[in-house]
Amino acid sequence: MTIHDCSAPSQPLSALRQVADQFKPRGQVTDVQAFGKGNINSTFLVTWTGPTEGRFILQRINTQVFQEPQMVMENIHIFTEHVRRRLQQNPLPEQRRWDIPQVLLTQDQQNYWICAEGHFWRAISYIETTKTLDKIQDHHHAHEVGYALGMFHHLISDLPAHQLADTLEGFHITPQYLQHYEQVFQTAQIRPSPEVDYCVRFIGDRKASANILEKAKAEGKLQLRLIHGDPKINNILIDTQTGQAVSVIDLDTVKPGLVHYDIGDCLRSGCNPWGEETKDWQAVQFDLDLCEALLSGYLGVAKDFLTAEDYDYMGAAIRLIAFELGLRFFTDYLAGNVYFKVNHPDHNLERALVQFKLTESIEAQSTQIEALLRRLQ
Ligand code: GN1
Ligand code: MG
Repeated sequence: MTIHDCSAPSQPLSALRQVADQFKPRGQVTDVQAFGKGNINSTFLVTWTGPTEGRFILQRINTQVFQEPQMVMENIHIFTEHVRRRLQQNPLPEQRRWDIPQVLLTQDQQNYWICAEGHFWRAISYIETTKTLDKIQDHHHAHEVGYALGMFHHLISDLPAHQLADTLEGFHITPQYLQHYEQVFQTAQIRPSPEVDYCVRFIGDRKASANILEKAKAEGKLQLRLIHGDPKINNILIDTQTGQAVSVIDLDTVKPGLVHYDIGDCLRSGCNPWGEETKDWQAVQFDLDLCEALLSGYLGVAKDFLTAEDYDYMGAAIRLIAFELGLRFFTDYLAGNVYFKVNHPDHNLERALVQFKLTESIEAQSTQIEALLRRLQ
């Protein structure tokens, strides 16, 4: 029996069990299933029984992307310890649940394990009675997604940015993605099509405004803070009973950055009811009502640490991060799908079209978005 792992040759179940065993000294691993929809790492849900029973998440880190995985684990450790302490000192109101994913240790008390093939594995607690959704459901869901990002930022707002390492240089630096695109474009073997033409023109028309956040950072208008890096909706855990957000998972890109990257990423994901994997890219639109619900959830917890200049660049961030993800997908399509996992050769092209269509819709509604931001400020 094998489990299919689309990024690499199949892993036999027995091999996965052996890896899982490293993180579960007591009890016996009874099941390992491929889990989630990550585009980078390979994720499994492990079930074990013993005197008690339980589940945990096992992940093989993509070390092509995260070239210093130990540093990623160190960042996660500093982050989780800080948040645990902060919540102990300032507990949330009783009706609100907030969970922090816990890194599990091996029998040798290490927070990772390298198998005989040289793969880097780590394990994280599975937060029970929660679910994740790949598409935004309704206003309440959008509000909770916003609340979760706000709570996440709030809980680390007093942890200085330099205390975490930059584990993925260039991440969310749009001008660098643009430079990479231009390099790839020169040597790519392009199969011409109306969709490819649309993408090339779309990028060409927006080159000049791609450095807006980096420029503001260089001019000292925006400050480096700690960010999540990847707060798309399926990284927000929702309590199955209350429908409230209770955690933000996938902590690999917790590192210094601009909160604007997170705000942009969360909104491009949370205000697109078609989801980022739709084939119906021409229908995709940015939903302004969901944007209002998400932003009011976010600002309800995040207001305290945001400056007037932070607000000035929020509209730009919403536009830019959707565009940036489209650019990253399209570049990867041209490069032969070397970064994001794909199910078929045009998958990254389809994903790029979704993000570009979303960007177009954001641009068309920019006056309303700016007015909304002024109203909520
Ligand atoms: C990747 O691995 P996953 O699915 O959490 C990517 C994000 C993208 C996202 C799009 C390290 O995240 O930046 O927004 O795909 N992560 C990395 O779905 O590049
Ligand atoms: Mg991720």
